[in-house]
Amino acid sequence: MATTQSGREPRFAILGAGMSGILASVKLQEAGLGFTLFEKAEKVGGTWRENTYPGIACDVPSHVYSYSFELNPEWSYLCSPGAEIQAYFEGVAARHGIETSLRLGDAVVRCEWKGVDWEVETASGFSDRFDWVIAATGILHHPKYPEIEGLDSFEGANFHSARWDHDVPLDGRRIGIVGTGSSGIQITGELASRASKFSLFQRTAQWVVPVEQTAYTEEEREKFRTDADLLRNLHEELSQNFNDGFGTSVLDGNSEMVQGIQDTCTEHLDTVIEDPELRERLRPNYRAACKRLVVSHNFYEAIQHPNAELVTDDIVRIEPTGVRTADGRLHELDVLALATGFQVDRFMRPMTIRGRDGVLLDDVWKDRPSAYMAVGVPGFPNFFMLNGPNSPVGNFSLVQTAEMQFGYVMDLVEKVRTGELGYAMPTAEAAHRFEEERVEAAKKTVWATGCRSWYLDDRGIPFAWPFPFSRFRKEMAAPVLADFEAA
Ligand code: N01
Repeated sequence: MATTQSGREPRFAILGAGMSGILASVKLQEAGLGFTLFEKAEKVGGTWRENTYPGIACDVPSHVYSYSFELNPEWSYLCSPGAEIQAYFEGVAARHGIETSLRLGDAVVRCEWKGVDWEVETASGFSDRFDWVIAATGILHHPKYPEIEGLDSFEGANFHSARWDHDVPLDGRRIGIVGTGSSGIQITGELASRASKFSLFQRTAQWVVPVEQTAYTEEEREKFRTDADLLRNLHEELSQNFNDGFGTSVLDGNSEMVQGIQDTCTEHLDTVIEDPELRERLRPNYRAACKRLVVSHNFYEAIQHPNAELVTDDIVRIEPTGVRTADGRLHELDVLALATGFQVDRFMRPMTIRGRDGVLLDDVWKDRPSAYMAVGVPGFPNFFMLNGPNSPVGNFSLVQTAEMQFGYVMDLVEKVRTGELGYAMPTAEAAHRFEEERVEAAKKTVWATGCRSWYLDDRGIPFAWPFPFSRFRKEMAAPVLADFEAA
């Protein structure tokens, strides 16, 4: 490998040891390139390490939610439980021996461009220089706590769904859950029948896609173990259906596929929910897939459990013994879990990221985060993100997205190595052009058809990648050099 501007072989700092960071580390390890994988927590796994709430599972088929280079014949279910996914990522990290380059329990606090390379500093005071920074810190990372009066006054157990307190007993207790996103729905599926009284506080009804909880038999797993083509074909077929099928349907709010999904959800609601009054309270008044679709095999059964109650009156305040709603009722609780989502515009912040000429990423992103091709930011040389702002989220496989973005970054590393680029940084003009085109396309998607969701930025415009998978594949296959600074 040729030397870089800084006069040594390129070295990489990878920020975050979740799905994307492990991927980048494995690939750099394979390429024989030096890297440090920084992780603030005590173990790898990212979202699957942090989210351990009862009922957690991936609602994307496990054979899609796998690295293409580490297909897993052992998945237990079509959509496997969270602990199994965590074990998969820990296993990949261990098998590829990335722990020798892993720095656990030490958060990166500052990345600063020093003219030829990056200085990366951690909370413990450690610092080192790197030629490239790959931020792989995830989107659904910083818990969002609701602004509800009196939240701190609650005398029972109270925590966010992403900070589940497993010391708190649940069986036979009075449990309340705020929020009906994917987390709240999965928790309900698990806990409604275990609580003595279960209250689900719903602000907005959700479209719920029914998916059978299909277990793979030992016979099927044995076939996957012995027939690598079978496993590969399954991965590719499921990924393609997701990326090209669902990924295309959401680009047009009136697409037939979205209508088909809505019809399926409606039938599910109408056939499974017996009480007409409950059924209407569970019926959304916006287009399916406008919010992130919720997938469940057991939510409608769970919410009809004799101990369960769907509460649709607004929460007025939290009191020491429970939740007071607008109808004047006090819902007395022992445990209150907040499944209220994440601050999706934070990304790697609160780290200080200082680019060329001392520019701060916080200032560049003061209105909202954005990134050229969803990976790079003008002013920040050799700094790239996996699953960063404007990345496909929910429309394509997140794992495949990260793999393709990493391939794109490696192409840029090669361009710098060969001298075609001095360093890799998109021009402000290219970033502006991409963002203008992206915003126009985003306004036509199903995400912009009139609902409140975490897909929308502060202007109400969907922030994700709003183009077909074919465009993503083409863009990621080869960086357009004219869009990068020549120096
Ligand atoms: O969070 P959310 P999540 N008072 O933001 C409600 C992924 N995920 O953790 O709809 C009352 O979706 C809010 O109400 P409303 C997946 O991508 C994946 O559930 O805004 N309610 C909403 O119901 C998912 O989309 C898996 O009106 C309040 C809920 O809280 C993403 O994570 C599993 C409120 C927040 O829903 C986030 O899901 C789990 C308030 N003040 C999650 N504030 C997989 O299986 C908020 N809400 C892969």
